Amino acid sequence: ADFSGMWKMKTSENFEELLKALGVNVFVRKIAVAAASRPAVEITQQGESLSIQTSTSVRTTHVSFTVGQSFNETTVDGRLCTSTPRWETDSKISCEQILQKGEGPKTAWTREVTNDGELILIMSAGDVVCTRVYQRE
Ligand code: R13
Repeated sequence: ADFSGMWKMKTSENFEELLKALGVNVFVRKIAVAAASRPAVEITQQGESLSIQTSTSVRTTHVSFTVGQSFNETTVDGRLCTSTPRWETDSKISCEQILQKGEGPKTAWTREVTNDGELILIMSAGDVVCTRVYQRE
């Protein structure tokens, strides 16, 4: 599948609960939730290699990886982790994260491009699941 494009978010469920499960305090959490309601996501893809830039007014992250190869990223609460992306189907990437230091709930994400051209991002922490749906701009 082709993940490339500029994406805008259509719906988000449980993002605040996700940060709460990760132990983010209420003050900072409210700031993060407000900012994360208007993200700009830009993905470029060449074969198995993806580059994903997620921009908000307070935090911008950029990851580049090849599916099948581990890479460093940060969890959504900003902790360094080792991520291992794999194809779950030919249109869905599933990525497990292992914290490089310390302990915390198990985190992971999946990104899937659906038949009707939406991008679905699922982020989880322990048993809390956050689902965010994007459409191409
Ligand atoms: C601020 C500092 C405190 C911590 C934090 C965490 C997340 C975010 C902001 C902050 C944001 C995340 C947005 C994620 C998106 C994901 C996606 C707790 C480190 C800077 C407040 C804004 C948009 O949709 O892919």
